[in-house]
Amino acid sequence: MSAIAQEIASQPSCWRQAIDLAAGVLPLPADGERVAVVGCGTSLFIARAYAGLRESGGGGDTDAFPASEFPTGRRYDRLVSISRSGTTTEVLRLLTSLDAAIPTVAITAVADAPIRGLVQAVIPLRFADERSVVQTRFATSTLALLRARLGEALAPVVADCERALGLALPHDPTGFDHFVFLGHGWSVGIAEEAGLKLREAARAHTEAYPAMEYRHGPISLAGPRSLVWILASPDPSLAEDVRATGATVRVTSLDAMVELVVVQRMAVALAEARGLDPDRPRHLSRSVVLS
Ligand code: F1P
Repeated sequence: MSAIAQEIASQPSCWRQAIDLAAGVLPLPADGERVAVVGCGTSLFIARAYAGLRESGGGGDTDAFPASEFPTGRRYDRLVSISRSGTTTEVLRLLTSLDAAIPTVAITAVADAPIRGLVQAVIPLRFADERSVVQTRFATSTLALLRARLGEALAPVVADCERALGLALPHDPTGFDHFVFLGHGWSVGIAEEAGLKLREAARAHTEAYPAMEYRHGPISLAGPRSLVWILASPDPSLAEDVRATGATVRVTSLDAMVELVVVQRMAVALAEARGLDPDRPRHLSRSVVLS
């Protein structure tokens, strides 16, 4: 069994540990603070999901940025950085350049990684570290921690994840050569992460958009070999419009974090069907370290 398959299956247990951790004293944003969240790749998409949840839940202004695009002129009360490896160059460069007065915290899987020396506090998620280059459980455990901290009761989400892990995949991925993920609010970040999983693990062509943006151009690529996966949409008629292109549409009512686990499994299945090693994506390494 690949490392990623084992890591995907361990997510309910990791989420429980993250939820327990969230109940303790942690240097995470207080209500009302203006917060920036940064990361790269998967960590950026988790940052976007958290930002959407915190702000829509009334927690306070929350902006997510790729670490390389942080608007250094803006004032924030706290900066949260997410990096599994704690070595990603763009994240370290940003932290090195920041005004020392801004409280900074890093969520990482490696407690003694270089990021430790650049932030005021570290939240280590050692239990969620991974052998696969392709991130699954670190990302979702980070989100579980942050969601629990926002006050969400996640026990039903963990139970749904356990159930979803035991079900057959909703579609055979080998029937498609184009995958599109659509989200709304916080699930836009999850849609982006879902697309990245299929690109990284299975070299699939994928796209991701806010649901209402899909009809504004991207729908012209949809056809019988497309699977369009709607994580959330404010407009139920979107599914009909997409079906009219000949594409297969999946509409889900599951929590988007649980649905992401289904996509992770589909990415592994597609990689294996294509004869690829889902733990070792082409041209990728565990983190991007620039000289
Ligand atoms: C971020 C990241 C991964 C990506 C790839 C390169 O790593 O961009 O999301 O899949 O493996 O690194 P990190 O900063 O979270 O360690």
